[in-house]
Amino acid sequence: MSSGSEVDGSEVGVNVFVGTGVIGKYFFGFCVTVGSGAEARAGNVCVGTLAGIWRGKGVEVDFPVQAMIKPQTIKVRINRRFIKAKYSGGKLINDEILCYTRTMAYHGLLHKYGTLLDLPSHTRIVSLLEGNTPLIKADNLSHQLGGGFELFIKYEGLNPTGSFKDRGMTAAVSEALGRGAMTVICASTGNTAASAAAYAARAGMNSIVLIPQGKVAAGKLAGAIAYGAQVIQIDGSFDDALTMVVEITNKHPICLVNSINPYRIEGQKTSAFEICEVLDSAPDWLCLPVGNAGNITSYWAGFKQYNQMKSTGLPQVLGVQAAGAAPLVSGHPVENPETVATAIRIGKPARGEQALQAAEESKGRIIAATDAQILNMQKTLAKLEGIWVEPASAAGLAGLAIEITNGTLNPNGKRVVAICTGHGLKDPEIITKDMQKPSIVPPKLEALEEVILG
Ligand code: AN7
Repeated sequence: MSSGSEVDGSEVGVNVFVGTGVIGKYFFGFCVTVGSGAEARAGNVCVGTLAGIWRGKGVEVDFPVQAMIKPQTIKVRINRRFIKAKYSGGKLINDEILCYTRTMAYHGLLHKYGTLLDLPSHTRIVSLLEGNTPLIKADNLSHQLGGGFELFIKYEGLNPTGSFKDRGMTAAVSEALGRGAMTVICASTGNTAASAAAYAARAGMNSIVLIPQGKVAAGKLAGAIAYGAQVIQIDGSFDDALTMVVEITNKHPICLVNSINPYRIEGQKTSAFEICEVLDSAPDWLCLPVGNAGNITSYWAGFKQYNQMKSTGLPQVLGVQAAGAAPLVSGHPVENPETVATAIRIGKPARGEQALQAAEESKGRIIAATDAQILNMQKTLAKLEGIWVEPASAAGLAGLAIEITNGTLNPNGKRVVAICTGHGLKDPEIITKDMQKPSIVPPKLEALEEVILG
């Protein structure tokens, strides 16, 4: 509808949205469609700033500003008047609204996707605005791997506590809080511990985390401590710790928040939804690391659900374990798992059966990558794309590289998404322990010139 055209009838649809792209990140505007059904979709649309709604004569918006959370259709009364709406050409509206839209635009995963998740009605949302992580196109790396395909990194290390675990944790802790639980517990190789501790802190609950002694990266342990968890080291493996938390929660009223907890899986499905929304469909291949196998289980469930709802298709799933901790590749539990990728140093995955099922149903597979291959990919990704992930997070991409090199996966013309599960800052020592010490120069220009220019 161009400015000045008459609207006949008493209702038009108004879409209020936070604009992106050409309009500008913080543009808060509206979109008016005139007519109904196909007629409205056919292009009878105009765009304007929010100020246009409030100032537009004869236009009354029948819901409070607080309700403007995400795209939604509202009704306006136009009193048989003109709606004057003009495209604002990227002009930003006042600071107050800017701040407002920043905080109001995104409310976290349960707010956005709660209706798609199987959570009990007593659930009380505990959120750190997790999720909504970027899907970054990685052309340099795709080229390095032979080219001819689109590669995207789902950068899950950008979640509030630095790993993908926050997606499932918002769901598990929200459910626990709603039913009155006081304490959560988990076994962890580190990331689950930090996430559980943060969400428990926010919910005003206690957290207890069991970690394998000496095998948790510094950034994860520091997080768990900072968020106030009771941290207990087990003189054993992650698998031993998991057995212990299952036993203690069977006996005492403490809530288990490992991915055995079904709400962890529900929350984690949201990443598959986000990918489908950004790409408009599922990718052809999904590559990701596999440890305790909660993540692969969730992605597969999420893609299947979204496909049923919106016919977005299904990816083939490539799960990747570390060669020293690859029970799903060898077909039997690993008693003493060992890998530099400590996050996935797991010998008896709790959801191993479901991981194998996801691989089989999707016509994908689970393979192993050596520590050298994983570390090599970690460095390549950082250097080629500026994306630094912890070692385990590079396993999915390392597996992709192996498959392409072997000729067992032909990516030509395909869209591939690799899940990078945790941030590089989680495990800084892996980089600094073998580094060449940076040179030291006196604070003099000549000295600097000599080092730089030789
Ligand atoms: C960075 O934190 O198991 O296959 O206790 O931290 O769903 O277990 C971590 C696992 C991949 C594997 N990448 O995911 C824990 C834990 C990172 C991880 C995995 C983990 P799952």
